[in-house]
Formats: sequence, C-alpha cells, structure tokens
Amino acid sequence: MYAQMVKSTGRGVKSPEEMTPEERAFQARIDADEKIEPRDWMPDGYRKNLIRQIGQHAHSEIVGQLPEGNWITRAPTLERKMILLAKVQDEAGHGLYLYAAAETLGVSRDAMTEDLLSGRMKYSSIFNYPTLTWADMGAVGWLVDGAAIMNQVPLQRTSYGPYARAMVRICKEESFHQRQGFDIMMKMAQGSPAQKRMAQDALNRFWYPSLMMFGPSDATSVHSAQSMAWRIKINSNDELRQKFVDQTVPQAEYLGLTVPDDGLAWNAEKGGYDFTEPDWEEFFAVLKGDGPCNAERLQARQKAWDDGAWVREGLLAHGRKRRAAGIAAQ
Ligand code: FAQ
Repeated sequence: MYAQMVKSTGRGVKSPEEMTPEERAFQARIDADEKIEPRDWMPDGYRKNLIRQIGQHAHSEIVGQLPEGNWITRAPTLERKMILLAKVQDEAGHGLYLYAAAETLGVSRDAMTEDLLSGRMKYSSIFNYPTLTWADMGAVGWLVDGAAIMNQVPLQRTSYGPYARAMVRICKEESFHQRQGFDIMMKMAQGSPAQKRMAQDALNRFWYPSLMMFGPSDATSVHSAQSMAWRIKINSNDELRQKFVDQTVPQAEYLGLTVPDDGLAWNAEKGGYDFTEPDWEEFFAVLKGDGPCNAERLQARQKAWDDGAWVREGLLAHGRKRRAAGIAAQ
C-alpha cells in the first residue's frame, strides 16, 4: 500500500495502525485512485496541504505574469505582441481556476492574497529573476513553461477533483506556451550572431532557476512524503527534475545552444543525463526574499491589491444592495 511504501522514507506519514478509522478509510480511497471532492470528509492535514500547494500555485501564475508583461510593449512584431499578450492573459486565467479550486477547500481568495503579501505564502522562485532581453521571452516559454508542464501533467491525476480538473485545461494552454517559447528560441538561435548570443545568454541565466522550480532535493523536501502518500503529488521533485533535463538537453542541442553545465553527461546505465545540481543556497535565499526581484514582485502585487480596493468595495456594496432588494421583494 502507498502509505506503507512512503513510511519507510519517513517525514510524519502515519502508518495504518496510527490512523483513525476515518483516516484509514480516506487513505483507502486515495489508494484506490478515487477522486476526493469538496464535500467529502478529509483529514485536516490534507486540506491544509492542498490549500498551501494550490494557493502557492495560483500565486505563481499571477506573479508569473510580471516578467513577461514587462515585454508586451517591446515585442519585436505585432504578431509576437499578440501572442505574448494572449499567453500572459492565459496565466491570469490559470491563477483564477486555481484560486477557485482552493476556495472549494474553505479558504477565501482574499485570505490567500493577504498571506502572499505578508510573506506567509510563497510563489515560484523562478519569478524572482529578471527578464532582460527579448530572448528571455523565448527562454521563459521554452524552459519555465516546459518545467511547469513537466510538473503539472502528472497533477492532472492528483487526488483532489477540482485541482485535477483545473490542471487539464491549464496543461493544454501550457503546451502552447512552451511551443511559442521554443519558436522564439529557434528564430533567435538561427538569426544573426548577436541574436544567437542573446539566446545563449538567456539559456545561461534561466537554466538553473528552471531546475529549481521542481523544489529542493528529495532528501530535503519537507512535504513530499505526505503529499505523495495522499497523491497530492504524484512524482518526487528529483524525478521530475531528471525528466526535465532528459527532455530539454536534446532540444538545446537542436537549437545549437550549450547547456551551461560542465558536468552534463549521458549516463547510459540510468538512461538519463548526469547533471550538476542547482546552487541550493541561492534557492533558499530566493525563497527567503533575497532574490533579484522579490521586492519588486511583491510591490507590484501590493499595488494591484491596493488599486483594486474600490472594485472589491463596489462589488460588495452591489451584492448587499441586491440581497436587500431580494429580501424586500419577498
Ligand atoms: N519556489 O517540501 P517541498 C508556472 C517551497 S507555475 C518557491 O518540496 P512541495 C506557470 C515549498 O512551497 C509554477 N517555493 O514542497 C507559469 C515549501 O515551502 P512551504 C508553480 C518552493 O510543495 C509559467 C518548501 O519549499 N508550480 O510556472 C519551490 O512538496 C510561465 C519545501 O519544499 C506549482 O506551484 C519553488 N520552486 O513541492 C506562469 C506546481 N519549491 O510551503 C507564468 C504545484 C519548493 O512549506 C509564466 N506545486 N518550495 O512554506 C508543486 O508541485 C509543489 O508545491 C513543488 C514543491 C514541486 C513546487
């Protein structure tokens, strides 16, 4: 059984003997690959862990609009501008589906936003890196959306129904995003020597931050064991990172670009690439708020929240008026 398998790798996962009868019945549903729906009984820890992961995922989609939004007015052609605009709008949609999925667990979007702004909730580390050139739009689509898909395709089979269903649509759109990024990279890599240098520079800067998107190594991951026992996560952080490297290195070769890792080598025995781990000190520093753009990203979210106050107040007043009119009509 899954829970027993995970027990050997530890980190607070209860054995069947330690579970209450309700928890055992819940785990049996998970092990039978049944979807858990909002009104079903669930352990508090399952609910909290899902709110944490889905909420952080939603924040990532919304904050993730900022580095690309930065380039909408500077896209090199009208066609590129329209495509980028559509992509950034898609990310807003992803954030909304995910906030809605988290709300089915009893948390409000306002509360999640307050947690983001106060630093209690995170968003993906990748969005704390700047986008300096147009080639970065290619690298973000190719690598960042590529890493997001690698992580999110298995999440279509996650145990919580609303999250799994949100992921189906999100993954379709992310595939388009990844292709548009690769298309930009192809144009740049096949362009003038200066354009090729820009493409290589973007790959150099985004390679390790993209590998960090999968989270810390399995040995230091806090939530993986329990999340995998509950099928909130289907794969471990290291498994997905390896799959991403194996998929992306041949794409870089096709582009004629060099992955910035001297330790990169095909390992026939494991059927995958050996590669150099990201700098985990840098990763944890970015998580703590010390990345190149953390302060700027949070300021932008704070400003959007403050600027939107009148809309929220107006909607609430409208809601109150309609309720009062409804009561009066009755
Ligand atoms: N950045 O115990 P674990 C996108 C935190 S969507 C920041 O291994 P877990 C689309 C983690 O939260 C990208 N924090 O955690 C797009 C935990 O802290 P906590 C987002 C990170 O949850 C593309 C602590 O470290 N995708 O890009 C990161 O089991 C282009 C310990 O870590 C998702 O959110 C990180 N990279 O595994 C948009 C997918 N990694 O909460 C615009 C869903 C770890 O205790 C443009 N999420 N942490 O304070 C997941 O699959 C998981 O949550 C992981 C982390 C794999 C991210």
